[in-house]
Order: sequence, then structure tokens, then C-alpha cells
Amino acid sequence: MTERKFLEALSGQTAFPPPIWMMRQAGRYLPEYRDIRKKAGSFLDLCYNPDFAVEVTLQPIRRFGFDAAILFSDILVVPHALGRDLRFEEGVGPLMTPLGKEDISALEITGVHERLAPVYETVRRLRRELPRETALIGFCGAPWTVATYMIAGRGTPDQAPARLFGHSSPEAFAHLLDRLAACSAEYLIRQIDAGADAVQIFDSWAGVLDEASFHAWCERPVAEIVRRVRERRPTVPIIGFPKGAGMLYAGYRQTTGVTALGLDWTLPLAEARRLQAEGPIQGNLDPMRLLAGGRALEEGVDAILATLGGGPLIFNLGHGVTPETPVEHVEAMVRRVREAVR
Ligand code: 1CP
Repeated sequence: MTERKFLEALSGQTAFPPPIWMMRQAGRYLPEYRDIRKKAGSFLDLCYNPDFAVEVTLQPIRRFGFDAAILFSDILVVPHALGRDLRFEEGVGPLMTPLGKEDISALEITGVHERLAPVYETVRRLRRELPRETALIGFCGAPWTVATYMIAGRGTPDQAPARLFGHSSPEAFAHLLDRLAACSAEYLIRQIDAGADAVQIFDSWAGVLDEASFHAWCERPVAEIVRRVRERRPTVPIIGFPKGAGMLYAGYRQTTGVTALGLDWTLPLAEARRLQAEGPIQGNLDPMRLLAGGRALEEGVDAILATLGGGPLIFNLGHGVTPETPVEHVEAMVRRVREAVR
């Protein structure tokens, strides 16, 4: 393995086989994660306890030797640090008190980074403990995606409450996105200063918006985060993941300034190839192929490598690994990628 293969791909170099990591690689499909989760108590206790958070970040690295580790935390620690209540309920997911227009100016901007200090401590310890060749990824949620949970107070299938809020109260909504962008940029800068080698901005709900809203609510706030991070830490690569952006992926790299594009599995590989001509891409195996295993997995891996293996690529899933996924399927995927020949 070349040293720091993941960072080389982000700088535009082509390697074959490509570097590999997996979204949600620390999580419930791993028995050793479930053990720690029981010990930690609540999911938030796990995120804010550096001993536990470091351990679960390292678990998939020990098992599979991925080229990158991703900080174990959640995108919703940012609104939590801004004073919104948050809990995670087994089988339901995140629950918050729905945010109203009048709550936006009451968000507690001062003290945010003191409340997030355990996350920075986790990053510092991780960079010390990880092997040199394993890159460390920091992350945040994109303002749009974080806002969807703040407004609905929970996950919804189509983010109708946030879309309605944005269209009914455009000024208040723009103000919310601005606040989240400023806070998220500082959050990423502090992760970088603590030792993150690259950062990813997760916009998991980019795919539910019309074109004008995509520009205003996804691209514009992410561009603002990228501008603020670059101003202070100009060399650190930034991966943008506007999941489900479809045809709107085409303008995203240029509009936002991200270094690399994270692609979901619905994007045709020929289109992925065109995007790759402009810079590094990451993705995009359907997590259901990984869950199914066997031929579905092999054919999915092979198609990505055949179409995209000749350019700067970070092999990944098109979204997070699901809790039911057998560990042996992950092993088979890593082997298939690592043993591939061109
Ligand atoms: O019971 C448990 O153990 C909690 C499950 C879990 C885990 C493992 C949640 C709750 N979050 C996480 C960790 C997490 N979340 C990581 C860790 C690093 C890694 O990838 O290994 C990351 C990067 C996230 C980011 C995240 N949280 C996103 C963006 C990426 C994505 O998956 O779309 C989103 C949308 C969330 C919100 C969230 N947190 C947890 C759940 C179940 C959800 C989704 C809720 C929903 O919409 O239904």
C-alpha cells in the first residue's frame, strides 16, 4: 500500500486499486461496536466520550485496514451544541424539539466550541493512535440537512416540514442556514487543527429539492463553509456529498469549491466518469449490493472499478452501511477492491 493513498486520490492522483473506506464504517453491523454501545449508555454519551469514540473509530480500521478513518460522532452534535435538545431513540433515530422561526435568534452561538471540546479531543487522540498511512476524516452535516432535523424534530421521508418552512419563511430560513454555515465552518477548522487530514460535508437530503432551492439551500451554504475553511486552512481537501443530487451534481464542484464529489449509487457510472474528468470522486456502491453479497456485490464492485478505476477515485458506498450487513460481506468487498487488476 502506498502511504496516504486516500490523500493522494484527493490531490487528483490515480491509483489502482483505489483507496477504500465506507460511510458509517463504525456502527451496529460490528459486534465490537454493539459491545461499546452498551457500555457507553446513550448514543450521545458515546459521541461525547473520547475514550469510547476513539475506540469505535478504530474498530473498522483494525478489522479491514481501510485507507481512511472517519471521526465517530454525528451531524446533530452541532445543533445540540447550539442549545437544541437532542436524543436518539432505539429504532426511531434522532428526536429534537421542532424549531420555530422565533427560536433561530435564540441559538446559543457563544460557548458552542466549548461544548464540542470532547469531539476535538477525540480527533487529537485519533491522529496520535492511527497508523501514519491511515488518513483521518473530520465531518459536519451541511446546513440544509442539519436544518431538516431541527425543523421536523426527527427524520422524515421527504423533508416536507423543512421545505415548507423554507418556502413560507425564506428570510428566517436563510438566517438559520447562515448561522449553521458559520458554526459548521469553525467546527471543521477546529477538527483540522486537532488533526483531521480531510473533511466531508454530508448533505444527505440534497435530493429532495427543486433546482432553485438546491442552489439556495444546498450549494450556497456549502460554498460559504468551503470559503471560510479555505480562507484559514487552504490546503485541506474537502469532500462534498450532496446525496441524490442527480443532474445537479454537474455544477456542484464548481459552485461550492469542494475538492471531491461524493456520489450516491443512483448516479449513472458514465455521468460519474464525466464528473471525474474535473476532479476526484468518491463512491458509489449501493449498500444493498453489500448487504446481498455474492454476485450482486461482485458485479457492483467490478462495474465501478472498470468505469472509474482509470481516474482519481476513492472507493466507497453510495450511502452508509446498514446494521444488518454481514461482516463477511465487507471483508469480501475489501478483498475484491484490493485484489483487482487492470
Ligand atoms: O444506535 C446507534 O448506534 C446509532 C446509530 C448512529 C450512528 C452509528 C447514528 C444515529 N449516527 C451514527 C454515527 C454517524 N452519523 C457517523 C459516524 C461515522 C461513520 O460514518 O462511521 C456519521 C458520519 C454520521 C452522520 C449522519 N448522522 C448523517 C449523514 C450521513 C448519512 O448517513 O446520511 C445523518 C443524516 C445523521 C442523522 C442520524 N444519526 C443517527 C441516525 C439513525 C440518523 C438518521 C436519521 C434519519 O434520517 O432517519
